Amino acid sequence: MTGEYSTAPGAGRAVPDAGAAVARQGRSDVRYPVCGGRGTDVGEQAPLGAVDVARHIRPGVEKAMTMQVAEESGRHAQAVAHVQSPMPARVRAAGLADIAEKLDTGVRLEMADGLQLFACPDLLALGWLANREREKRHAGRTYFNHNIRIEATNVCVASCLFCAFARLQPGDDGAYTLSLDQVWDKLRARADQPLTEVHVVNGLHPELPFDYYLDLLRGFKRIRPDVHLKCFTAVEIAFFADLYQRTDEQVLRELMAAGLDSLPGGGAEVFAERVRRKICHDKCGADRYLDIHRTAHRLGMRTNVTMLYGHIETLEERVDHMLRARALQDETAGFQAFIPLAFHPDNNQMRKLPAPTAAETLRVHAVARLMLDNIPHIKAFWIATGVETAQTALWFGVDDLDGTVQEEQIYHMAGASTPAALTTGDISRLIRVAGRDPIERDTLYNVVTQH
Ligand code: V47
Repeated sequence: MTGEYSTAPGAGRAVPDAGAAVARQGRSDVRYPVCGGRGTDVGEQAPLGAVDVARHIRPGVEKAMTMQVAEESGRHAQAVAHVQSPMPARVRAAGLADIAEKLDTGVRLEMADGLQLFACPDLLALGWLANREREKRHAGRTYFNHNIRIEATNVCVASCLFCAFARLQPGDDGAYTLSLDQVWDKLRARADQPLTEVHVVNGLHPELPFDYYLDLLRGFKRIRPDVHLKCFTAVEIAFFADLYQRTDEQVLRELMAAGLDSLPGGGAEVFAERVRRKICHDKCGADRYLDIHRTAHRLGMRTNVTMLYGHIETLEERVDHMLRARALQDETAGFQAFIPLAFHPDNNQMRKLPAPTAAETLRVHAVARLMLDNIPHIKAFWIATGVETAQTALWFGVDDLDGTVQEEQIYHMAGASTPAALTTGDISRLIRVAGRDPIERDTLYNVVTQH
């Protein structure tokens, strides 16, 4: 198999510390915002227990982590004693006291709450609530991984209006399909890098045999048996099942036998039928997307779920999307992360729409943290949000920044001006200057290194 391949622009660029949107939060003993305790109607955040941390940690770093948490808890108690936060009053003034009360007492937020959060005029009050939920789960810990992105073909029979990456036919201008050797070379070329994940997303190619994908996985595992293969969206799984006349479950089982470890969250877009009909009418629907994730979870895989926001969707459709993801998570507990994806308008059929603002991006991530009480991680995909907004989002509910993401094309073809890649050192630094604690993880959130 042959085909043209053009690389994404540029090599990794360091992020200047001084350019960070959020300054470090002054004294280290008041690193986490706190409020005045239960008497002040919004309640006090619970210090994180060592048990919560140890769940995710490899032997060897466990002791160090436990000591760190103990120190943080001590600092936290000091901070409670010395800082009177103005935020509870601000939350009340923003009309969010009832929602804060629900969060404190473990009452679930529903559609009306989600709409109220989206309508809240005080972005900082919203962010503070989301940050409280983030810190209950993760304190200041912020995760990222060392990954590579591979898009083996951009030939795609679907005609999603937002997509700048796909080419309909193999011979179309700019269409490419990599040979298996070309794909494997991308991993071989990184032999010296301690990568832990390969993330593969492809177009829906109508002519490749199923063996192409099975061999692709087998080859990756031959080259790097230790690397986690997060490959193929639920939309691709549905396409394979229809094209190769198998059930969704058979497809998943065969791919798993060839080395597939988990599914990425792509293809979710917005679950509402009205939106799908308009922007992605010819790919698998929301129920099937969710059912494929349900099946993947039953077969023992972990997956992510995304939401493409900032185009024609209504606020109600956004909240509905989150509630549908939450309902599946109640059943299976198989989602690891929810990833809001900011719409990029260049070079696609929705280019007349403006891109979402940074404020909107912060709001969407914050609302996701508050609505999705059962999904452990909220990820800001820095390629899509921009680096500075991703840093700021670490105070608006986000605890994960994806990874180094070398060679990403889907967003860069749609106008993203973010670097093509960051090093682990870059990501670690940009997390630190945002006042958070960087932790390199693997795909399943085992700790690889504390930076
Ligand atoms: O499903 C395509 C989106 C997704 C555009 O699971 C666009 O860890 C904005 O799903 N503007 C693929 N978005 C990428 C994806 C992903 C990214 C990061 C992490 C993970 C994960 C998954 O990209 C597609 C679509 O929603 N997309 N075009 C665009 N113009």
